[in-house]
Amino acid sequence: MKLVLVLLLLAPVLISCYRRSLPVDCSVIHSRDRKSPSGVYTIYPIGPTSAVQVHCDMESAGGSWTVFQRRVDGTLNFYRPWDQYKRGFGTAAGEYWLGLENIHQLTRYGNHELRVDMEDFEGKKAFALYSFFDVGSERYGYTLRVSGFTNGGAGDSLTGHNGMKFSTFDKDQDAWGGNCAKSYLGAFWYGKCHQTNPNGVYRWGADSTLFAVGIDWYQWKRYDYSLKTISMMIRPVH
Ligand SMILES: [Ca+2]
Repeated sequence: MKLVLVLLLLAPVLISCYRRSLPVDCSVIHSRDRKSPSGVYTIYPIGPTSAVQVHCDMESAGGSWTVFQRRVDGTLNFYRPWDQYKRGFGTAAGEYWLGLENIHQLTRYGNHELRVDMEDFEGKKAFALYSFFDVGSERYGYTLRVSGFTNGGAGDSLTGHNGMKFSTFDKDQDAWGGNCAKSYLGAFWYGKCHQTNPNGVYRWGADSTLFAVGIDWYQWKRYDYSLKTISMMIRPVH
């Protein structure tokens, strides 16, 4: 009887120890083993019952990056409704979107930086770095806050989206009279409408048949060029 009582009293401590042992993001995995290679890992952004697989980049500028958006080969359709952007879709080994709720939870405590890596079909690479990145709660439309741009050759196509809510074709929260998600066949923190469309249609490079519907990063390749790869990833700033 006494033992049961002791265990009950200790339960909160034991649970919190258990929670601490589960990695919240890729930076925790990296800090525990600096030799962890880039690849697929399981993280727990919202607690013990929220296991989700992600790609961790353990190399770029010191590693520790949790990838929340990834396009590599056009095998996955990204033109999806709100519910799927909220929860996430795809597979961590290939193309995926981690989900707005997970991204919100990951950026909820402490400061995070964002790195956007991209590649064109000629094998050229570039990136953009932002020293501050945060996604608000669903109540506030998963509002994007991003600032502190550093150029990695791609130019800045994201600061213009600061303060925007997330929009999908079935949930228009953009700053335009029309529906940006429907017009540009993606889902994003659209304003009026975009300078980058990472969740747009996968096209093979230069294509001007439909204006700005591809995976665009305007400051690097303008609107009529769809990138070969793009990934958006975050890590805590200490
Ligand atoms: Ca609108």
